[in-house]
Parts: sequence; structure tokens; C-alpha cells
Amino acid sequence: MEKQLQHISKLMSLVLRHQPEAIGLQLDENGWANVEQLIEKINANGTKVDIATILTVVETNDKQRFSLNENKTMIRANQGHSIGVDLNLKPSIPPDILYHGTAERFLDAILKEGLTKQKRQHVHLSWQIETAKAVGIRHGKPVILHINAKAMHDDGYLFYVSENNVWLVDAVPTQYITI
Ligand code: HQG
Repeated sequence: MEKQLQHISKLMSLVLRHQPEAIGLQLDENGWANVEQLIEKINANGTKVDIATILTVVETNDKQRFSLNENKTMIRANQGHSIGVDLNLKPSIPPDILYHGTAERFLDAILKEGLTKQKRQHVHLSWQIETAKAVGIRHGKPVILHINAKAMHDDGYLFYVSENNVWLVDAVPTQYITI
């Protein structure tokens, strides 16, 4: 059951963040998909899923990756998109220090050109070191970068925080990064 939930969660991340067309799903400009349509399309693509399973995934997801609207008819990913959706996030004041977990092999490039958003819509930063470490490990030998978010904010950079508490910024120039 656990494995099946994880499979469905990964599939939901894929279609709600990156490739809705993989199952013929449509997202609106704010990233919302119709829950009934999501269920129908996932089933049509060979993975059995029902509303109860979707609700379980949303509720039990370790990073709270998904949100439902009030009457649970629409669903979206809280962050991590590569497709252009407007999450209507308001600029927020960040903690003084934020963390970014990356892999050692990216360090040279990062220290030369700063953190850039790569395929996603933002650079992702964490308020907890442990989270940054877990993110870094996905790419290789982890390195934790300390980001001087206060200085960036003071210098006019805009920070956003997703529904599930991931800090998002357009880019982090090298002068705000220490290892
Ligand atoms: C690196 C997960 C070379 C960057 C996490 C990272 C996160 C550079 C990789 C979310 C670079 C991009 C995002 C530069 C950045 N040169 N490499 N100039 N600038 N990089 O997956 O932050 O589990 O797009 O350090 O929790 O790893 O999916 O970003 O290593 O919030 O919900 O390029 O994904 O959430 O990788 O992870 P990613 P990320 P989920």
C-alpha cells in the first residue's frame, strides 16, 4: 500500500509540475487540475486510483506537496514546477539564513555563477539544514550552502514561501553564498 501511494504521489508530481500532457491532463494558469479529471486520466493510463487514494496521498505526503481547494474539486502542486504556472505567491520576509542542499559536483559552477533555477521556476531554499541535506543527497555527495537571505532581502531580492514552507527565489548571486 505504502509503495502504491508513493507511486501515485510521484505520478502526481510529474503531471502536476512538469508534464500534464503525459496523461492528457490540463492545468489552468494557476496550476490547478480538476480532481475528477486527474483520477480519470490516471486510470486511463493504467494506474488504478480513486478519490480516497488521492485524499490519502495529499494528507499523508511527507512534504505536503499538494493542495486541494476548499470543496476538494481542484488540486495542484505547491511548488517545484518546471511549467509556467502562477501560484499567486506574495513576497515574504525570509529568515536571516536559508539553506540550499546541492551536490559537490555542482560546486564549481555554483561558486562561479551563483544558484540558478535550472529547469524549475525558482531556486529552492530550506529553512532547515536537514531538509537541505536530503535535497542535496538526491544529486550526489551533499553540500549545504548557507544563503544570506537577510542581505538579499535588504538588497531588494524578492522571496516567496510555498504553501508547504519551501522558500523560493529567482536566483542567488555568489556573494550571498557561503559553504
Ligand atoms: C543545482 C525537491 C550548476 C542545484 C526539493 C540543484 C526541492 C546548479 C540542481 C525541490 C547551479 C537543480 C528542488 C549552477 C543550481 N550550476 N548547478 N549555477 N545552480 N544548481 O531538482 O533544489 O521532493 O531542480 O543546486 O525538496 O535540488 O521534488 O532543484 O542541485 O524543494 O518535492 O542544480 O525538489 O522537492 O536540481 O530541488 P533541482 P533542487 P520534491
